Formats: sequence, structure tokens, C-alpha cells
Amino acid sequence: MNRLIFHVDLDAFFASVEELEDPGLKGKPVIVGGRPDKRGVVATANYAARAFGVRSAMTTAQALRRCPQAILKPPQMLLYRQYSERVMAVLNRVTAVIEQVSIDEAFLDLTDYLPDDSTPLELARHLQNQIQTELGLSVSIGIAANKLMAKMAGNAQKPRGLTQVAAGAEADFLALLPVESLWGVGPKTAAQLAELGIKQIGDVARLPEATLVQKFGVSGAKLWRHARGIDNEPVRPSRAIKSLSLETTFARDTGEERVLQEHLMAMSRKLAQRLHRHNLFARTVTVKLRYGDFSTFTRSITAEPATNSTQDLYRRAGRLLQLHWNADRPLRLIGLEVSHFVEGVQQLALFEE
Ligand code: TTP
Ligand code: MG
Repeated sequence: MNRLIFHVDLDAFFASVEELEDPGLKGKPVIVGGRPDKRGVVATANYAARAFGVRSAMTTAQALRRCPQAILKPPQMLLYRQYSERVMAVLNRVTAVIEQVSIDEAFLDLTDYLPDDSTPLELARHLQNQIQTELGLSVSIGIAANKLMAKMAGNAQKPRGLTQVAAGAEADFLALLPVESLWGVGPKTAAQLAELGIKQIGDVARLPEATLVQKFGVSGAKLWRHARGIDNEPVRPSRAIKSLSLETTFARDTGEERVLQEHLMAMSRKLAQRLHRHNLFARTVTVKLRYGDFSTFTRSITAEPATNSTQDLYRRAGRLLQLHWNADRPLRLIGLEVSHFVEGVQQLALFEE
């Protein structure tokens, strides 16, 4: 089964935060970096300053020669970390499987996490809009079936990019790009490839694997796979998964127990699937009930043994609904959460389902 991976990267991150903190900067070129008289370098620049050729890692002195009217801001790492955490919290609403790879960049695994009524592109746009409206920050998102291609897709269009590479279209997507744009190819490798007359990623893909292994050793084999868009690296969650949850808001408040039980069943099935994928077993099942007047209640059962079976989750959830729902009052939302995980108790799974 194809995986669904997003690569999320904030646009001109440090500079965007500076613009948020001081709205007077909007529309003006902004450089975040060290002082020119202290041999400082550019951490980043907003897109207005980039139009003048300002780039990360050049000296601030050179950057100011290219763009003398730019406003220079000293980096405020603590502040950027706070914003970064808020962004990660928004991402955490759509999947628990988040690998943060830098202060402004993360891979998300959405396999088993795509809502039924949404395409990958719609979900990415939704995330992009949420981060924009809630935090005022703009992001670019790459969508693909592996991390390499999600990253390459994300790089293809910035700022505010949304780029999807369909499964099977990886090699075509890469073929005409310069080799140095391939993830993991530095200037040294690019120069060595140039000696072989190789400029585009497609040229690398056409070489025999043995040629690359001969020249670059183990990393040659990886280069060969990457040039074809092949990458099986899993998204490794940066933080342990503590809970998994789903909720449904009804189009119209619902007081029919059959309908509510059906929703609990469907959510149990999906959460069981996610537990299986992450090799987790849950001890606690929590049902969330929200009435028409927005009053909200959560009720839990913690029981041994920990489980990852649809039937077990549903039995516990269904019982919670029967015990705690005031059947005279229709619900506007029902939710289900599993938590208190134990990992990989495989022998239990033999008796399930
Ligand atoms: P990037 O994501 O590489 O750059 P960016 O977010 O500023 O711009 P964009 O993604 O739109 O191209 O890096 C994230 C932050 O990391 C960046 O805002 C500042 C910091 N950084 C440095 O301090 N030094 C560097 O050389 C680079 C590349 C980034
Ligand atoms: Mg960025």
C-alpha cells in the first residue's frame, strides 16, 4: 500500500516571525542575522530581500551591499522556538506521526490519517490555511509517497507552495532537475558527477548502479535509488505517541443511539488500524460527548489487557456511551480517544479479531 507523506516547511521562517512581531516591517526587505561590523552572517531574509539576491549564510555585509535599504534584525531564537512549537501543535492535530527535522521543517505520515471526505491536496491546503489564520505564518507543503519525494515536492514551489507528486511519477518529476537539487547531493558530489558529464537527476537515473557504487561506495547505491525517487525511510516520530483520537461533528445534532453507535464503531475501526500500524496497544478508551449547547463531557475506561482490536475498543466505547449519554439530549459531536499505550505485546494479537 502506498504511504502518504507530507513535508511541511515554513516560508522565510525567522523573517516571517519578525514581520509578525513588528507589522511595520510588512512589505519591506528584512534580513535576520548577525551584525556586519561583527562579521555576522545572514540566517534568513524575507522574500522582498531575496529579490535583491540576499541568501542565507552570506555575510551580512555582502547582503547589505546587495540590499542597502534592508532592515537588519538580530536573531531571537527563543521566540522562533515558541512559534515552531505552535506550528508543530497544529500539525499534531492531523497526525501523531511527526518527525521534526529542523526548527521549521517536519515530515508527517498521513497513511491511515487522511479523513474520508478529503484528498491529500485538500488536507494540505487545510493545514496551510490553519497555520496562516491561527499563527499568521505561511508554509509550503510537499505531498508524495515517501520522504525524499515529499521534500523534493516541497522545494519545488515556495512560498505558499502546495505540490503533489503522484505515486509512480517520481522519476519523471526529478528527471530534468539539476543534480545538486537532489536531497543529499552536496557541491562535492555534484562536481564529481559533472566530471562524468552528468548534470540532471535523470542522467544519474540512467547510469548503471555499479558505476555509481564504484565511484561513491555505499552512498552511490543510495544516490542511484534517490535519482529514481525511491526511498523507504520511515517517518520516525520525534515524540512518543501518547494518544490517538478521532471526532465527528454532526451536520445536525443527533439523538439516535444507533447512529451514535455506528460512529463509535467506525472510529474504533480506524483507531485500531492506527494502533496496528504503530504496534501499540491501548489500556484507556475515552469517549467525548458534546451536546447542542456545547457542554462537553469526557468519560474513560482503563482496562487490562491493553488492546488494539476494533471489537474491544468498540465494546468499551459503546458501554461508555450507554452509561454516560443523556439520551434525551441530542449530540453535536462524538469523539473517541485511546491512550495509556503499551508497545508491541504481540502474543495478545493472536487472540484478537
Ligand atoms: P530554511 O527553511 O532553510 O529557510 P527559510 O524558512 O528562512 O526560507 P524558505 O524555507 O522559505 O526557503 O531554514 C529555516 C530557518 O533556519 C531560517 O528561517 C533561518 C535558519 N537558518 C539559518 O540560521 N542559517 C541558514 O544557513 C539557513 C539555511 C537557515
Ligand atoms: Mg523554511
